[in-house]
Amino acid sequence: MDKPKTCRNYIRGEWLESRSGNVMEVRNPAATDEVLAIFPRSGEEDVAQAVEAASEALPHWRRTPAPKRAEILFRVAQILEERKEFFATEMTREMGKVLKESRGDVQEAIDMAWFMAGEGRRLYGQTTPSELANKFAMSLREPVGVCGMITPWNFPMAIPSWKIFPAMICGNTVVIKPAEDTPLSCYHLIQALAEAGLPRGVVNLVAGVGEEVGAALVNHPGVHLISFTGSTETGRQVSMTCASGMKRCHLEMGGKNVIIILEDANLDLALQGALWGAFGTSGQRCTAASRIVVHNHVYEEFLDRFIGSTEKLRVGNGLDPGTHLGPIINRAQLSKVQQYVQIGLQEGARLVFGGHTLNGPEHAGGIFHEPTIFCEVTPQMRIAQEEIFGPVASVIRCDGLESAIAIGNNVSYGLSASIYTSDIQRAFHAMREMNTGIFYVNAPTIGAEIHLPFGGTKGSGNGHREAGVAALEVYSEWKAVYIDYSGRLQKAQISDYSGFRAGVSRPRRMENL
Ligand code: UN1
Repeated sequence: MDKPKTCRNYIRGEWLESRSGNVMEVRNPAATDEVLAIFPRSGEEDVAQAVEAASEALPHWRRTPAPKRAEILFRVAQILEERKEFFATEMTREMGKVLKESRGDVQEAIDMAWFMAGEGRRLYGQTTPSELANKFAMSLREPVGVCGMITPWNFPMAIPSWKIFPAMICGNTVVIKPAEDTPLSCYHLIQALAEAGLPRGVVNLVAGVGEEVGAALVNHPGVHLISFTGSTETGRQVSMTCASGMKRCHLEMGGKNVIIILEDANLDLALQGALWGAFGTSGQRCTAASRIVVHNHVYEEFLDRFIGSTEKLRVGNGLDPGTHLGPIINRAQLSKVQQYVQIGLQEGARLVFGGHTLNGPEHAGGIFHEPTIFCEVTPQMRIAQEEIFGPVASVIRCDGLESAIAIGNNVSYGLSASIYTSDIQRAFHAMREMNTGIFYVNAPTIGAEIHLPFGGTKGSGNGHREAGVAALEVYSEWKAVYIDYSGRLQKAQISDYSGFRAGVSRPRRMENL
């Protein structure tokens, strides 16, 4: 076992311990005896120092031309690419997901770096005619200010990159608090930024726990914007605190995503999609397919095959190439999964596969749970309504497209949905009717690409989107600019141009009314 790595906060370009000297351990969920890293357990005073650094860096950074800001992101993309394998391996040790998926997580950060670096030479506003003569009108994007970011453990490098890179390219400065379970991947990202030539104070990292560092960040008057990814409950608290401090608030929260399988679906494809959507990352994705709504005509066949394929999935250490499902992130999350298995049984759903933690010799020392399938789930059961964030799939019957859509929509979340059908009309109909931010046809609910908007409706978000150019809306303020070169006072809505207002005299008939 390697010696744990000692990591520090990154504030004003320096690697610092917490002021209190308190620390916290990062453990491998596949082998909890293994301490991977020791991080500062920071407090309010560390947050204050980081916010001060970010505020001081802001004037120079916002005036740095965006294409120059982008050069740092181009370099970061290269550094991440060079070290992809190392970062992915460390991520699997830290977070548990299988190595292929960790590589995908690093790749999302690389993709986001390239994409946002490109935005440095776009950041388009509009030029548009003025209604007045000899007057020019345009709109520009300006930074919001100091951005506080609170990120989750399930995509420990990708999600920080989704927030940091667009914020940087728009000219903001950043203080980020990574999830307490997985600060190491974010630390690697910040190291890469530092190596790429990040000016002091532009991005600062403060490690610690949510109630201490997260709360201090949300409450700090020097922070202008909070971007939070996590549970709907915490999101609500964050949102209320931001409201009273008049901070811009971007929330990315839970999901109860559905895969609809109609009777005309390619069942082989639907089966692969259901397995990947429900059990990829051990179900620990906000886009995971936790509900599978299947048409009565193919329900039995699908269920049999779904159970048969799930039996073949191997749960274990994500570094082992034979593993399909890695561990659950921590014991609290495991007990949540266990509780939902009990709830499902009490509600009368039929447990047809799994349902247990894995404690045998092969799994000793880790936090593992079997992939679990409930069938005969009815849409109102709690296991069909509440986010579990674990490898638990609820299979629900439907008798047609309309009932599938109604079941799909009848939850308090609206992140991702998918349909398997060979009928283009039904696919388009579902695309229009599903009230979600993300929709897939003949593909599972997971697998969003970084240049499209990511986020959801209802309890999944608060109207903003991450990724793609949509992210720029979160991290910039519009400034409308008017340049009058007429040399006289012109009054919008009032002054006439050369004495006439063409076509705006009232039609006679109207006047007679
Ligand atoms: C998340 O589940 O928190 O679309 C993010 C996907 C990934 C991102 C998931 N690209 O599943």
